[in-house]
Amino acid sequence: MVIVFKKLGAYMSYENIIVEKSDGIITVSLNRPDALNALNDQLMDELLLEVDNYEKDESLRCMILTGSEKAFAAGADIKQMQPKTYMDVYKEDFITRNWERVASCRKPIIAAVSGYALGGGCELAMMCDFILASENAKFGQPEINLGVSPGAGGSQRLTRFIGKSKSMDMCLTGRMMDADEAERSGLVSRVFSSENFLNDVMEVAKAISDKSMIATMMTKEMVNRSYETTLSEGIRFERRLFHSMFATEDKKEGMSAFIEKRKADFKDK
Ligand code: DAK
Repeated sequence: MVIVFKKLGAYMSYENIIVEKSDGIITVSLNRPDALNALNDQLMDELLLEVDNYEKDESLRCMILTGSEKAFAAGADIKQMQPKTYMDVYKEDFITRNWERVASCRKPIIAAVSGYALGGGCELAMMCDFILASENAKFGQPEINLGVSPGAGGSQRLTRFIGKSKSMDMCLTGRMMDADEAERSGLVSRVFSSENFLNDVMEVAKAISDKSMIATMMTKEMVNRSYETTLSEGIRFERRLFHSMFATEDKKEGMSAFIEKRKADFKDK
């Protein structure tokens, strides 16, 4: 099925994702149902393009990245990887070029995980800002069963999320973790019931999209910095961004609205 969207004056067609936009929220659904949304190069290219569009489009304030009820994504496409040799993947820089775009996006992206998030699927979810899980979600890094290891940051990001012991357990046994264990372990921020899952996620996205986009982007930047630097440097970075927000109209509006007991009307200025 080819879905056609009008974007920035040009028609673009996607075969592997579905894009919906409403009230400033863009929902991108991975859409390879016959392969449990296995992530092939074409799908990642389409996703990359849509993240670029989202970042440019000022009317869009939050992205939800999701899959189907059965699978967020069951990993990188094993059928695409199977014939490749070391020389192939090294020379073509196999899928490295289009995989980290989600992590580098400056605007918020929520991973809404229902069903399987395995291998590259779990890695993709971890590249988002946070993960909301349906109660039927299952996470895992089963690459060890294929004679390989995580390849899109799983060994690093999963360890930061859930600690060394659990990360070793997951990566060395290839077992799956259910939504409750994922929430207990810090991989997932909240678990919602399966029935109303996407509506609940939408409410979270709406709460984010109501805020000042400047404060949102700066907050995202400072939380991410905590992964990359020492505590004292991170706090210095936070302080600089915090001070800079006092130059915004949104700071004036937010604080005035509190004092005047009304809802803030942020203008992203
Ligand atoms: N790739 C390709 N096809 C897949 C797939 C995958 N990862 N997972 C499932 N499928 C396909 C199945 O082959 C099957 O297709 P047909 O046989 O019908 O043609 C269809 O989806 C339905 O799957 P099943 O029949 O197996 O469904 P079940 O409900 O019985 O089992 C399952 C669901 C999720 C437990 C099972 O499908 C499964 O174990 N899937 C593989 C999970 C896995 O091993 N994932 C890790 C893949 S390796 C990198 C970036 C990323 C990566 C590496 C490098 N760089 C940036 C360098 C990532 C690597 C990986 O993710």
